[in-house]
Formats: sequence, C-alpha cells, structure tokens
Amino acid sequence: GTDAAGEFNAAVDLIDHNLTAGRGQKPAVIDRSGAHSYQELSDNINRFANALKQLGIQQEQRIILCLNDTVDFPICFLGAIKAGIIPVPINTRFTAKDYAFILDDSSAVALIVSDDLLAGFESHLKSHPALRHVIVSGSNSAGHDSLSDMIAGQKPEFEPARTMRDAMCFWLYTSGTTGMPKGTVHLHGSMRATAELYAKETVGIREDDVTFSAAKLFFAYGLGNGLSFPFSVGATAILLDGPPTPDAVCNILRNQAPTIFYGVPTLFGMLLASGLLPKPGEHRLRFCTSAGEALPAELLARWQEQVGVDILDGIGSTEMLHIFLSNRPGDVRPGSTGKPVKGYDIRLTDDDGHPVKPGEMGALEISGPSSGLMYWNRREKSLETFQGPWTRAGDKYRQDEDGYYIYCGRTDDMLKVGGIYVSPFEVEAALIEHEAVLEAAVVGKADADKLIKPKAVIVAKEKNFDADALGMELKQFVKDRLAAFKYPRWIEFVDELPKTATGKIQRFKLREPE
Ligand code: 3SK
Repeated sequence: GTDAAGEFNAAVDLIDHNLTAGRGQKPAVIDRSGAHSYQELSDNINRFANALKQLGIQQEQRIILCLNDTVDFPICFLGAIKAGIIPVPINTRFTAKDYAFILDDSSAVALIVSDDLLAGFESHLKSHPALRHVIVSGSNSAGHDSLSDMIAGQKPEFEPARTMRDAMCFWLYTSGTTGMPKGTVHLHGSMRATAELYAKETVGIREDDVTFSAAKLFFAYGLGNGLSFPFSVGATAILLDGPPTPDAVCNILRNQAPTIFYGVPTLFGMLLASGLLPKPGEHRLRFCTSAGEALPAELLARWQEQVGVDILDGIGSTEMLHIFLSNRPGDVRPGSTGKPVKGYDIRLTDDDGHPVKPGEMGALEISGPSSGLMYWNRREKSLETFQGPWTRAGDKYRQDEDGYYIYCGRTDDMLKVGGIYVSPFEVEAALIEHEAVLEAAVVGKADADKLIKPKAVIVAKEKNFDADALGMELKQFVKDRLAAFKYPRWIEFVDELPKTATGKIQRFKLREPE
C-alpha cells in the first residue's frame, strides 16, 4: 500500500498482504452468516468499490455507514476507502435527531444502513439535499437499493484510488459536552500506525489469534479491535451483530474460542455478575483488553481469579484513533492505565498549559502518529483539541512513583458511561422537557463496581408527588428521547440546586466524594 512518494491506501494495506502471504482461504471474519475468507472479503471490497463508482460517487465524498457488526461492515468501510471515498461509520444507537444532524454535517451522498436500523432515518431521508442513495444491508431493503444485489452484479477486481498516507481516509463522530457530535477526520496512515504500535508491539496480536470485540466496529476502539488489528496480521475476527449481553458474550467465549477479548469495565462487571463466564480450561483466551473508563483494581482481580487471564487496561480516544497509554502482557499494574504506547509521547499540563511536577495531577495531552486532523466544520473545537503535535484528551492523570499513569477524572463535565461519552447537559435538557420538572442537574455517581453512571438531581414543580413513580417515569422519559444508555440510573429529588451567585449550577457539590 505504500511507495516513496507517500502513496498509500489503507484498504490495500490491510487486505492485500494477506493474499500474497497465502491466506486467501483463511477466515478473515466469522459472523452470524458463517466464515468469510480473506479472498471473499477482498473480492467483495472490490465489488463494493465498483458499485460506488458506478453510482457516480467521487473521491473524498462522504458515505454514512450505520451498520451492525457483520461482514458488510468491513466490505463497505474498506471498499469506500479503496475507492478514495470517505466512510463515516456512526453509532447504531443514536437517535433520529443525531442521524439528521450527521447527514447534514457530513453532506453525505449515500447512506448504507442495516435493515433493522432504517426506521431511524425514514422520517427525514428526504430533507438532506446532498443524500442521493440509500443502500440497505440485510434481507429487508424496504424499497431501497439492496447492498447484496448491488455487490452481486460487480467485478471482483478494482484499481485502488491513488491516495496518500496523509490524505483524508475516514471520519468518526464523537459526542461533546454541548451541541451535536463532532466528526474527527482521520488519515490513511493512521490505522497502520495503531496496528503497529499498539496491537503488535504493545499487546502482541498474532496471525493465529481469533479476536472478539464487544465494542462495536463504529467505535474507534471496536474498529481497531475487530477490523484493522486482526487484518493487519491475518488473524480472524468474530463479529457479533446484536448487543453484547452476558449470554451472547459467554456463548462466544466458550464456543467460538477467541484468543483476545476486547471489553469495557462495565461489561467485565456484568460478565462477572452473570455467573456464565468460562473458567480456565473452558476458553482459549490469551488476554483481554479494556478501555473507555478506568478499570477498577477489584474488577481486574475478580476477572483474573475467575477467568485466569489478564485484562490489559488502556486509554485511547476517538481523536487519537486508538490506545496510547496501556498496561502490557507481564506488566500490569492494577488500578493504573499503564505506560505510554511506544511511538506516543504523553504530557500532563496545568491550567496554564505548563507540564506539572512529577507526581502531580495534570490534563492529559498526547502526541503520536495516529492523531486526527481536525473536527469537520468545527474550527473553535478543533483549535482547542488539536494543538499542533499535541492532542488534548479531556482526562486528568497523575504518574505514580514508578511512572504508571493513574486516572483522576475528567477536565470537563463529560461522563464516560460503559465507555461512551454522555453529556450531562443533554440529559438535563431532556429531563426539563418533562412537565413535572422545574430544574435538573446530572452528575456521575459510582455504582457497586465503582463505575460511573448518570445520576439526576431534580427540583420538581409541585411540592406533593410520588417520588418513586415520578422517578421511574423520568427514567423512561429520557430513554424515549435519547440513546437509552444515557438515562439516569438514580433520581434524587431536592428542594433547590446549589448555584453560584450568577445562577450557574455547582455540579461539583452534587458529586459524591470518591
Ligand atoms: O475510550 C477509550 O479509551 C478509547 C480507546 C480506543 C479508541 C477509542 C477510545 C475512545
């Protein structure tokens, strides 16, 4: 995929070496429909690239992928990249309002959507002037073009677009404290960088690995785990298209024998509580990885005891594409996020942007080869986050005496819930739409596993009400309006909220001490 002039196509880079190395017949992906070899994947990537060209879609135009985790995801993602078209995978659990925003923000010319997710788009499909094609993955295309029919009619050869290592390759949307999601623009060279530096050098993925990521492919974490990392070494990726329930996950761990399992702390906690986990000897795991939120030491210890393998906790960001700080095989410090991944520099800065003294807490900044270029359409936010070689993460850290990094919270009000950002302002805005709510403040509260979930503190309009009934109603009210994982797990009613002299809610007074 590369030459001296910097010509590089990320799709060619991830797939073609597997064919030249004789892995054409090896399963690249195993999904609900069975095993799909590297040769089959490569042919279908080419067929999809041909189909996009036939529709008249041009290099650097955007296409939205709202796809479940099946083989269609890598086909569409890498097919677009091979043609120099920009795939924009998006969260399958977003609301119609989020989808409408992203279609406009990206000026996408095509939407590729799983049949069961089409309903989230139907009401507003006609109101996006740039959108010209809707292509449906799955058996029910509901009057739109069918992805499988479209692919079936195409040639399995395709001349890749002559893209450059530093050219725009794909976008990933991430949520912010206020406003709508921001599209991070990533470059062709970035997936190679994360595969080399994190997947191969830091955790040691191998050709004989079978990967399984509970984090979906549309997340930066899942995209590396279940697509670019396994393909970079010719391993096999198991994809689960439904929710990663304890039943579904444990069934895969027992019966499909993955060797690497990528999860998030909330899920590790649920799996431990389920009683369904395989014991040593009942699985083939070599290790697991965790990201998204700090992994409590107690959870790690219980996992090591019950499952008999390590969880390598790390932290990454959508902006840096994948993990830049991590524990390593044979070097796990419980309660820490480990040390910098080779190739990345980390610094902790104070409020004036100066590096803090050793051991002091500071804002985490990262410099490394996989950083995004900017947020699309968001100059101010881009300047705040992408500061020359340094990218700001929004997390606070300190280093212990041995140089391991310890998570100390966020620099803003964002919450990370099950590894996904939740803006307290968005949940508050939903709550105050309810007729019984006068004011609302949302803060993070640790659950029994010491993992943060949203808690709402509410001032009701009336004095007399049934707190239990209203609490239940408000939880459902938020679930109906926002992506369900954002709902407040606890609701506390108070007479008034703590505020500054200028009327700003003092959220820190509502947080419980750690
Ligand atoms: O949340 C994380 O730690 C993470 C890890 C890898 C890629 C992206 C993200 C947000």
